[in-house]
Amino acid sequence: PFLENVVTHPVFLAGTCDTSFIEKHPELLAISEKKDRATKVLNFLGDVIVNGSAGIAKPLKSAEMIEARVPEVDCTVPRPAGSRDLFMKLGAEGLSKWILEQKKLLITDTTMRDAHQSLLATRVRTYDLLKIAEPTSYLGAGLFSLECWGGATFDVSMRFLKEDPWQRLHKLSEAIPNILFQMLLRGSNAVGYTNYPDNVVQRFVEEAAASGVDIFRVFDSLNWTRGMAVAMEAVRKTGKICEAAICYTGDITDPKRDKYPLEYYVAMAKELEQMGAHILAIKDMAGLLKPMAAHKLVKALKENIGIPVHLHTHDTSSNGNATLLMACQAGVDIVDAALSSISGLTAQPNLNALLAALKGTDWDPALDDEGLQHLANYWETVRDYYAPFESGLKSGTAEVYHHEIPGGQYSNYKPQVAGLGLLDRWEECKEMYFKVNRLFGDIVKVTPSSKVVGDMAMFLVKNNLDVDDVFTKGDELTFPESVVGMFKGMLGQPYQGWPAELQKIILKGEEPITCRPGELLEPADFEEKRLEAETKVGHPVNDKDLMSYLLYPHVYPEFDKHRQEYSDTSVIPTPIFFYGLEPGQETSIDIEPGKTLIIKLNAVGKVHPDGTRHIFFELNGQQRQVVVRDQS
Ligand code: 3PY
Ligand code: ZN
Repeated sequence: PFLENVVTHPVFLAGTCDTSFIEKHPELLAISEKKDRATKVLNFLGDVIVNGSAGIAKPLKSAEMIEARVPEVDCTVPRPAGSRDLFMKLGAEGLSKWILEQKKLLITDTTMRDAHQSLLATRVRTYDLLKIAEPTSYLGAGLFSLECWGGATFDVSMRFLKEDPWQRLHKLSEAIPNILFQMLLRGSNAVGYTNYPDNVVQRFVEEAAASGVDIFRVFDSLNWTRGMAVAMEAVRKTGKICEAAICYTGDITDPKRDKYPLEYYVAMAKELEQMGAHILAIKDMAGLLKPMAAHKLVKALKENIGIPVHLHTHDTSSNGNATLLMACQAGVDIVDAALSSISGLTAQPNLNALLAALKGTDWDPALDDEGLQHLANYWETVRDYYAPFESGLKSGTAEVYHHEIPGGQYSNYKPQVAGLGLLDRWEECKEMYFKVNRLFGDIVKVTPSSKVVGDMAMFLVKNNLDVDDVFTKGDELTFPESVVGMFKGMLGQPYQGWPAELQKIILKGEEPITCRPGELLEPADFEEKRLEAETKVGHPVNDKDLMSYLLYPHVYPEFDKHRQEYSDTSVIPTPIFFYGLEPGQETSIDIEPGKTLIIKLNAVGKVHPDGTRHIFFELNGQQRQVVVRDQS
């Protein structure tokens, strides 16, 4: 506070005193450790008010947003027992058998992960998840599981939301102890975009299991089962539920698309069952599984394997619920859907509508329809806070059957295209995605292989090239790093191999690998890495933070820097976090149980010659001011 008083003093600010001593000793300003938490929060808000939030071009006014209504539940009565209670009793094998005995359709709610990953660029914050967590544990108690972690959420929470993914998981599991938690695990790529050493994948699974994940949906981005084995074994070792996925691409009802026929998927499913899967997932990441194809596929799988079948699809074409209903008729055990207000389009089909459709049938999931509507109403208001992250898609599009862009990628691909200044060529970028897939030999496209297809498509459009130019001008082109890595074998092997001529052009003489990339990566020395991380962030690093560092060695230290400078900003209400306050507006922030900050913005000062501004707040009734550098 003393130093703050000095640096905010008018004489200091006017620059009329000799401050060269301070300039020569920058360590004097390294006082973040000592700054109290409220000051850190004010500094953060000051920065948002003056400079806005990264990635939000046109900020909204938080003052114009309404607070989402949390449905009332009587928390004095015990929570209804749910699927997690059942799992604790039966174990993984027992639960798997129980699923098979159910006539009713079981439902996984993806609102807290894939639905917002696919509609809102993964931006939903822990704050909004936690507010609805306890009501969800009551009103959603009949759900089979909540998909609430993994996929892109791990990266995005640290990189953009500046919050700790482990803390999200821990707090959610405290508030929802009765429903199974499900995560998406990208096999050897864990929750990243590259292969990690086996011991990193194993340790990650152990930490996730200990922190609350019950079901691990494991997949490989090229459907290469060898790339799934380490993760699947690690899951089984924890005693949790191993759900192994076949990723669906192409069209089993189209005889012309014959690379991935029904037999291909059945064979893969059998192999995954042999490898120890407790549940088989059909992962239709782009929503390509047409209703009749769903019937055909589920029927064949049910005839050929003895474990439950769990269907995941996206509603991009708007045929999503038809697909789920046809799968239901063919005997699917579990389906993924999302609460109505965060459903549809590139996300999962509408859960509330699905319930209505199944009412009175043998498959009726017998859930609390009214309660789930209340949850959907909450999310309807919350969705408005994230308006800048909407993909812009206004209705379903059958075009997805052509370009095959996964739902989770669609809402990212467009901003990436925009970031390269190619938005006016968006149609071309979608078409190029299609062409690049064919160039690559028609591969399974899901993170990270889908990102590689997107990278190549943008590279070609940006450089005004077409796919044929790769063959004629390949020598002169520097292909994106991700493309070279994939063709080198660093994401594993695609079904029927890479097109040989293309691989030669892309690798420019370098030899590809055909073994499992994890076999070539040195196991991580955890204690050495911990020391490295601690040196970077300047404080002790616990096991979970160490995982964050191992998976994201650049993102984690940046996130930690934010946390040190501004404290834990995940406690700030979302509209205030993204859009700040207007003069005269007040907000309340619970920084910890029993400690609330009432903050009012009084005024924003003019820019000083040195580029800073004073921001005048009232904090719990006391005048406070912070100095913020205006980046404009
Ligand atoms: C992810 O890996 O994040 C996905 O959602 C893939 O579909
Ligand atoms: Zn998905």
